Amino acid sequence: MVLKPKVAIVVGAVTSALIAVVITVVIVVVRNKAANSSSTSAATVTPTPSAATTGTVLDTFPLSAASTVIVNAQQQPVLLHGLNWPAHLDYMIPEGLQFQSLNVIVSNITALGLNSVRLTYATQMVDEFFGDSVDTLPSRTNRTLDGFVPTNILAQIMLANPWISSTTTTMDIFDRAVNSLAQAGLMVILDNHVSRAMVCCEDNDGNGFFGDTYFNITRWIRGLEFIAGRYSNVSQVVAISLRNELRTQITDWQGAWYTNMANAAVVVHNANPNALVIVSGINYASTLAFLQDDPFNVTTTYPALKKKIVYEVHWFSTAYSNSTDWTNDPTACTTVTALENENAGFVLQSSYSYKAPLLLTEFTVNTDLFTSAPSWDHNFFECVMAWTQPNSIGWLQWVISASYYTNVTKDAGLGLLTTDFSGPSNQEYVNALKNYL
Ligand SMILES: *[C@@H]1O[C@H](CO)[C@@H](O)[C@H](O)[C@H]1NC(C)=O
Ligand SMILES: *[C@@H]1O[C@H](CO)[C@@H](O)[C@H](O)[C@H]1NC(C)=O
Ligand SMILES: *[C@@H]1O[C@H](CO)[C@@H](O)[C@H](O)[C@H]1NC(C)=O
Ligand SMILES: *[C@@H]1O[C@H](CO)[C@@H](O)[C@H](O)[C@H]1NC(C)=O
Ligand SMILES: *[C@@H]1O[C@H](CO)[C@@H](O)[C@H](O)[C@H]1NC(C)=O
Ligand SMILES: *[C@@H]1O[C@H](CO)[C@@H](O)[C@H](O)[C@H]1NC(C)=O
Ligand SMILES: CC(=O)N[C@H]1CO[C@H](CO)[C@@H](O)[C@@H]1O
Repeated sequence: MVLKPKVAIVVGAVTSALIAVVITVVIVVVRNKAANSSSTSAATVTPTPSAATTGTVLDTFPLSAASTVIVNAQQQPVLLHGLNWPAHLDYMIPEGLQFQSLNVIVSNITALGLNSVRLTYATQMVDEFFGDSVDTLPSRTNRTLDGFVPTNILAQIMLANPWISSTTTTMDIFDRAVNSLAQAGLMVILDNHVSRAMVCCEDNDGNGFFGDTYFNITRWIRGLEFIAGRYSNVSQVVAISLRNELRTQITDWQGAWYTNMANAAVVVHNANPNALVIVSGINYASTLAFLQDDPFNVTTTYPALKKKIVYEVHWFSTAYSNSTDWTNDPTACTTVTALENENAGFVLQSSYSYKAPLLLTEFTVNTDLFTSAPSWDHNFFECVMAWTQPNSIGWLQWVISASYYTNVTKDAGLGLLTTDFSGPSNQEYVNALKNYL
């Protein structure tokens, strides 16, 4: 996640009026093996309403891409509504376990009404599982928490989670987190967030682009294959994303992007043919615009991927200009939405030959400041929802809580849960969210 404003690369024609409403369909929101329905509009998919209220995990999964809509096994549209849960920072442990048990945190996520979680991880976790160090770091094998997590934090983690001991490994905890989320009926996206475990993301942090100091391509591919395969029998693990927020100062980055993303998509698909494969662009996942003229055509060679490729984009309120005035400028939403369509929404256009579903995998709202009255965060939130909902774009908010083991003030204000993960940070915001679930 990066909140710095970014100048987007904009290539190709302006794509303004986006998706024509073709037919009204029932959106199935999968939660706890049941399903809730609400009406919205999407292109091209005809649902089978009879299964909507009786859907079970077995007949719900896997998910697929049907044109520009994500559908379940019954071809019913599925909208992912979720949050990001970081596990990619220095200790490679899902955040919050020093405050609450894993199960309490998971139940607090479901209590928000959300149906999915983007759980992040560092390639370093997999490297250490294989007994390899991250380049330039000391070698570790199956890193246990002992001597790694500071004693005071480890003591708190073990107190709140008696199943964790000092010899538990980071991979053990990740396994348990994935399984707890799945058992709670949440859909899980496993997101390769960084290579070296650390706060993400900066221009020169060594994690930004293929071949950067920590971004070893061989290990990245191995990590994706490992993670995709390891959870391939957990049907709620519905998607594997290839890489978070690629970024580079290299001007000639296209070749590396197309080659590596195509290789990775095939490797992930072979390791878990059921999972959606989530593909991000460049500039901190802010733009896919380069695909307008030069599409990601791996599906030509591997047609099976046609039903699995999903694009992702990140959109923050400061994305296009430091001076966008979400509080007072009544044209802000229209202006910025047009840019969002140029950068990402074009993948949904019926005229685009490589059309595919789109997920907004990160956006932020300052939940502390959010009110039901018009204001910066309220207006931005409504603008995001006005873009995602009618276009069947699923969304996952950054972040579960503004609290990290290594920094309790980072992302201040942005949490959906309180900083001790004990419940919603702002009920007024949860109420606003529920209008869109
Ligand atoms: C790490 O532990 C797993 C079993 O949990 C094992 O399969 C793997 O080989 C171990 N890695 C190393 C390098 O010993
Ligand atoms: C990347 O990792 C592989 C596998 O561990 C290793 O053989 C290779 O030397 C690494 N490449 C670089 C550039 O460090
Ligand atoms: C998935 O397979 C692993 C062993 O590879 C097993 O421990 C786990 O219980 C399985 N999970 C499910 C949901 O079947
Ligand atoms: C796929 O795209 C590449 C450029 O990225 C192009 O060279 C190639 O001809 C395309 N292949 C097909 C089958 O369209
Ligand atoms: C916003 O301001 C920062 C400096 O604070 C600058 O680096 C960045 O380029 C600006 N972004 C835009 C889109 O104007
Ligand atoms: C914690 O995050 C805040 C906000 O990004 C930053 O100002 C501060 O320097 C960070 N502290 C540490 C110890 O990294
Ligand atoms: C719905 C739910 O399980 N909420 C839990 C959130 O966390 C608090 C504090 O630990 C629990 O008391 C709640 O039960």
